[in-house]
Amino acid sequence: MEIRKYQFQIHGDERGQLVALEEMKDIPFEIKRVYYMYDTIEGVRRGFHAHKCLEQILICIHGSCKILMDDGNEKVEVPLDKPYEGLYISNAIWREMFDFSPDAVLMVLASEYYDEADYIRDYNEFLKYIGKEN
Ligand code: T46
Repeated sequence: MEIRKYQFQIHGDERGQLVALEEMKDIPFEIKRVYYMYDTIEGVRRGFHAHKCLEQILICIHGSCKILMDDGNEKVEVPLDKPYEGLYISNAIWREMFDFSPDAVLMVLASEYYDEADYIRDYNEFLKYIGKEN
């Protein structure tokens, strides 16, 4: 599975750092939604779903966490711990987020508005969706 990580430009100076993200430039889609999770309880694992259409960029803007990506053939764990690094997750990828540090803030830029009908929350249904059903 190809892991697409984006290294964003840092506009740093003697005052500190600043990262700017523009749709269709730094982010490879039009951004319809931004959400973020924080105060994640220690040991919690979340996600456990895939999306039919949604594309996203995940940025751990503070602290650290890990993302499991599963395309039905391969599972890859990707650490996120840099506020200037984004992980692209396409549709049809099963994802789980875990190992959140207590101070982790995971921000997500999404290509579509929230739509529960776009979620595949059952793993066997996911395999069926991508044509990998045994
Ligand atoms: C994903 C991973 C990385 C909303 O009302 N609007 C939203 O835009 C989102 C994302 C969630 N919600 C509500 C729905 C649930 O009642 O917030 C609650 C928690 O959402 P969920 O259980 O889906 O959160 P995660 O962490 O399992 O998954 C989220 C995204 O939903 C998902 O698209 O790819 O983060």
